[in-house]
Parts: sequence; C-alpha cells; structure tokens
Amino acid sequence: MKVYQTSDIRNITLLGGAGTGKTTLVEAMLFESGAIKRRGTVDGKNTVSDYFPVEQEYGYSVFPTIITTEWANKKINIIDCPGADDFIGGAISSLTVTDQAAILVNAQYGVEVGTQNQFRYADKMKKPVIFAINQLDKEMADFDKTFEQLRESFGGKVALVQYPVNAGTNFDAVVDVLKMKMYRWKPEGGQPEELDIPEAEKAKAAELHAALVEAAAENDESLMEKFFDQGSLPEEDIFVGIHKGLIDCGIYPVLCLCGGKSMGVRRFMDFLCAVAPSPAEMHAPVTTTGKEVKPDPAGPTSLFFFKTSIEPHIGEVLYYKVMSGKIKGGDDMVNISRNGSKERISQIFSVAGQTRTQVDEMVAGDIGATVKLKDVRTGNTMNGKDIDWIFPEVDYPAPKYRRAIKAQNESEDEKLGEILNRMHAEDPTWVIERSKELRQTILSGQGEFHLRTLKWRVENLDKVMIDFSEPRIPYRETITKAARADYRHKKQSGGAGQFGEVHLIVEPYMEDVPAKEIYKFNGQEYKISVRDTQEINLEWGGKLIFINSIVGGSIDARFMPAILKGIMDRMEQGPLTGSYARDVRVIVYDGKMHPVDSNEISFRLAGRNAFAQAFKEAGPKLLEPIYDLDVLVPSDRMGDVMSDLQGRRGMVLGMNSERGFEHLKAKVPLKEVASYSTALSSLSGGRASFSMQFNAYELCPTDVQEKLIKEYEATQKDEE
Ligand SMILES: Nc1nc2c(ncn2[C@@H]2O[C@H](COP(=O)(O)OP(=O)(O)O)[C@@H](O)[C@H]2O)c(=O)[nH]1
Ligand SMILES: [Mg+2]
Repeated sequence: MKVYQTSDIRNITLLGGAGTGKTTLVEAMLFESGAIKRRGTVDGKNTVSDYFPVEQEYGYSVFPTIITTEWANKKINIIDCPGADDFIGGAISSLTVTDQAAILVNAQYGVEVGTQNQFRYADKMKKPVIFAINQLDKEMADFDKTFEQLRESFGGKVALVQYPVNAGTNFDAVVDVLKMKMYRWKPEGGQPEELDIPEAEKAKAAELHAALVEAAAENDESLMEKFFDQGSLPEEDIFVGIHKGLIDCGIYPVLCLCGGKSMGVRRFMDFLCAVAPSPAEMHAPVTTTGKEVKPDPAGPTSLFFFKTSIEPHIGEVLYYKVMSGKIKGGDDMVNISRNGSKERISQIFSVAGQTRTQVDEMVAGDIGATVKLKDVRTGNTMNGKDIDWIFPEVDYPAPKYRRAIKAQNESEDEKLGEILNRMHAEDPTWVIERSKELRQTILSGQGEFHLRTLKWRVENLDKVMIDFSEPRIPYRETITKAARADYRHKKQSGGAGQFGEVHLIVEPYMEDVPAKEIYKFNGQEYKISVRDTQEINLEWGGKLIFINSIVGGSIDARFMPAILKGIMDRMEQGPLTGSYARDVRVIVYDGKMHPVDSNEISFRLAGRNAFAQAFKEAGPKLLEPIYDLDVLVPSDRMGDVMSDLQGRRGMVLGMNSERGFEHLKAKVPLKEVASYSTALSSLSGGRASFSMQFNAYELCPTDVQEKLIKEYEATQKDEE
C-alpha cells in the first residue's frame, strides 16, 4: 500500500442512531472503491465492519471499526461507530482522532435522540459535521420532513446539497444543487448517469442552489463580496466556501444516500475528498501543557493511542493516530504516558475491519494499527527520542448503570478479574471497581444493553458464567449531636491481664467550628484542654478529628495511637449499619491505666467500644449518596418521566425546552436510579437519554434508615 501525504488523508467518524445504516454504507464504500468484490450485509453477518461475534449475534455494532479505503487518490479513514447511546464511548474516542463527523439520519425516522446526542459531542469537540439522509428507498422515507427536523434541531447552518427526486420504494435519482445536475442510478446502484435537471425540478433546484451559494459564501468575506457583486458563485468558489465553513463549523451540508443499494455512495466519497478538510487544515491538537502540535510530517514523531481491541488469533491490536512526524516499522518509541518505557513498533498496518495491510510508513494525520507492544494502553502517547508531548486522555461520560458482578463458580473469580481488566482496555466506559466497602465487584457502564454485551462475550467466548445482582449502596453514618461514654476493657485470665479505660466525647464535625472548652452532660461539666489535634481525611470522604485532652497523665501518650486505631476500626465499620462513618470529632479527655496489665490491644478495644457507645447516643444518622440527573426527553413523554422521578424520591431542580425535547435536571438518591437507564428507555420508547454524576451525601429518610438498621442487626445476629 502506498504512503499517503497528510493533505491526502480524510479522517471521518461515521455516526448516526442505531440502524441508520452506517455499517451497510461502509460496506458500499469499500465495494465502490474496489476494496472488496462482494457487498456483505448486516443481516447476512458478513460485513467488514461488524466482525466481532458479539456484533453478529446482536446485529449491531458494539465497537468502533476503522476502515480505510482509497478514493480519488485520497485515503479515507472512516470509523464506523456503534449507534446506540450505550456505546457512546467508542464515538467519543473516534471523534478525538478524526477531523470530522458524518452523521447518518434515517429518512423514515428523522432526527432521533441518538442524532442529538452524537451531534452534541461532535459540536463540543468542534468537529465539522456532514449530514447524510439515508435509506431513501424505504417506503416511509420522508426527506422533506427529515431535512426540516435537521434545521429545527441544528439551526440555519444546515445546508441542503442534494434532494431526492423520488424518495420511497422507487427511489433512483437525486438533484444535486451544488453541481446543478441530476444523478440517476440503475437498480444495482454504483456509478450514476449524470443528467440535466428536468424541467419540472428546475425552479426548485434554482432556489435551493441560491440558498446553498449564500450559505457557502457566508464563511468567507471575499466570497461574500463576490456573491453580492455577481449574484452567484462558480462551483469552485462554492467548494471553497463549504470547505472553510466546515473547518469552523459554520455549515452543516446535507447529502442524500441509499447505502443499501449503493446509491449516492460515490458522490458522498467525492464530497469527502473534495470538500472535507484534511488533518493539516484543522485546528492543531493541544498537549497537556498547552503546546499546539500541527500534523507536520517533518516534525518529531508522536503517536496517540485511541483504541485497543483483543482480536481472535492475534491478541492485542492497538490503534493510533500519527500526531506528528512519520512512523515506520522497526522504529523505537518511548511511551511517555507510562514512565517513559521503551517500545519497538515492529509492524504498522492500515486497517479495514479485521483485515490488516502492512505498510512501510505512515505520515502525520494518518490512522493505523500495530501489534505486539509490551505495555501500551488506550489514551497513551508515544514519542520519538527527547520529546515530552502528552496528548490529553479521552474524556468519557460518567457511567450510569451499575451492577454487582461475580462468577457463578467462585473459583473463577480471579479469571473473571483478568477478563474484566481486558474488557476495560477495549472499552474504557466499562468501569470496574473492586469495592472493599461493599464487598462486591461493581461493573458500571452506559446502560443495560452495554453490560449485556459484556456478559455475552464473557460467557460465550471466555466460557465463564457470571451473575449480575443489585449493587449495595455505599451509605455513610454520621452523628447529629454531642454525646459521652466511657468503657473499661478488663480481662484477668491466667498470666498477664488486659486493662484499659477510655472516656471520650463525640460530636459532629463541622468546618470552622472548633471544639468547645466545656461540655455538659446530665448536669455535669467536662472541661477540655486540647493537648494535641489530629485531622484525618478519610479515604471514603469526610473527616475524623481526634483530640487528646488527657490531663494529669491518666492515660500515657504512648497509648493514644492505639485508641485512635480502635476508633478507626469503628469508623470503618459504622456502629449503625456497618457503613463507613464520617465527619466526627472525638475528644479523649480521661481514662485509667494499670501499671502492669495495660497494653495497646486493651486501649484499642476500649477506644473502639467507648466510641461505638457514644456514637449511638449522639443522634446517629445514615447518609445516602445523591446523584445529579440530567435527562433529555421528548416533550410528549415529559409527564411520564416527571411522575416516575417523583416515585424515585427525586427532586426536580429545573427544566427547559430545546427543540422538541425537554431538558430536565433533578437530584435523586443512588438507590433509586441504579437501573434508571432501563426504566427511562421503556418510558420513552428509547427516545430519551440521561447522564448522572455524584453530588453529595444527604440524610436518609427515617423509614429508609430504620429498615436498613433492622437489616443490619439481623445479619449481625446471624453471625454471632
Ligand atoms: N432499505 C434499506 N435498508 C438499509 C439501508 N441501509 C441499511 N439498511 C438496513 O438497515 C438495517 C440496519 O443497517 P446497519 O448498517 O446495521 O445500521 P447501523 O446500525 O447504522 O450500522 C440493516 O437491516 C440494513 O440492511 C438502505 O439504504 N436501504
Ligand atoms: Mg453498525
């Protein structure tokens, strides 16, 4: 395969809701460009793009697939992304390394939530967007309505380039208002006939042409002047205007497609090659230290790894973008993201699904794959000698669906752990947390669908059967008032005895509120003289303040660490329900020692029990994690979603309308939204989406607290 120069490369992320026809389109592109001799179909499970067993099983893409093909002497690297919201992580990685997005819209269904979501990401990452209205051969295809929706959703920058003459089952022709030609296909698609625009379409075509010329001219002042002077622009100038507009996200051109019949596919590729920007024309990526790195083939070599996949018979395949310089097989590189470890790039490949073609060299801007690296992960940067650039890791959305996971056969737990680590490397939006606190392994992802595909792979390919269950909730315990307790630990059995006695006060810790000088309990006063304060930032959030206020040497200073240890034991296993405790101040003000029998263990136990007693007297409360929920829901489903949220103890904080959608913000306890994605999906027919983020710990309602305490006490009895 030849070496392509930066200006001859086009990197495109292919987006669109599930079933809009992305995988089918890619197949048609490969066929038209001569890369494959037969077009596979998604239903026939033989496409280039959906080559993983899990994708063939479910009939939709799970991983982004990189496909390279040559068209018009340009190299098109197109990344076919999964459409479902659950797999958005792949789309985000792909957008990071491509220069633009092409978003397919199904002519039958128009703009969907998926379209909105994906556009939002492309827009946030400042990537040019080209829309293509696909499946124009479907009986219910409605081009005009779909185009209207695009305009409503994404504004006046949406510019029509082509429209179908006869959308529906007879579809075979489009009018191209840039070229001012009609294209008509034979039933097998492919190369169209180029025809004059028929009389009946002339007026409409002229009007749309004028609109396109104006939209193109708006992106460049000199074009605008020329346009005002002459009332129109020649084709080359329209190209220039659209090209500039794409780079600055000033225009979103709309093309027509029927990928299934290979109609419009050649023109789509022509358009990408002629109008879409090359990597060199886009805004330069920036390193973590703010350095702009242009994709300069003459610059130092730097690679950014954006995807890892574990492929049958090969093992780990790593996909990279050449950010700068050139890369050749046999080059030595330094993995700057992992302590500068050295790696030799043995071979480099250009890829089309699972087909890899070895190439000699790749230049800045290109996308390729390599194998047999020692220790490189998604998100790493590798440089040639003496370069310290690091490109920022991809910013993935927070997980929103959690399940506890375990192997059905306990002896396979360790193997499962390794499999999960590998899965995370392939898809970083599968997040694995081994929670000591919950005594569970928690697998989080983007939705039920997302987790189900993982289960399918683990069970069918790795042959480890797994169970999902409801994850425990990380409650916290705290106190609401001051209380006092003392505890004597004493044991006299045979030889050396044990003795330790601790008197302490506990109270809620609040920032900037110091300990008092005098506390009063049951009419008795306790004077405090602080000798030493330790402030402990707890691993699980919040603080423990430990104050030594011993006077007259009633407890030796050397026993204080043991007392603190005892208290920490109980902080880790809260007195109410065994959850972590937080935000407590403990003042040890008195106690007793025994000249022979006192030792560390005695004081540890005395501290632990005194603390537990005082804690229970101090108005203890359970706290639960509260999440911020951001829901995007079609307006007609708003009522259902609101009442459902109320049933989940949700508090709606605000809402606003956005072109047919309502954007709703709410605060909801984690316990109530562990499987929200499934509920929301069924409430909205899959048309809504949401994100969630931890906000804070808040007091549990009394009934919930009582129930949890009872449950905990029952388990404690079982264990006795
Ligand atoms: N009639 C028709 N069907 C299509 C077209 N493109 C895709 N399909 C079908 O739509 C379904 C989803 O296509 P697929 O390529 O998997 O969509 P993806 O989820 O966007 O990758 C499959 O059954 C395809 O055969 C098209 O242009 N016309
Ligand atoms: Mg697909």
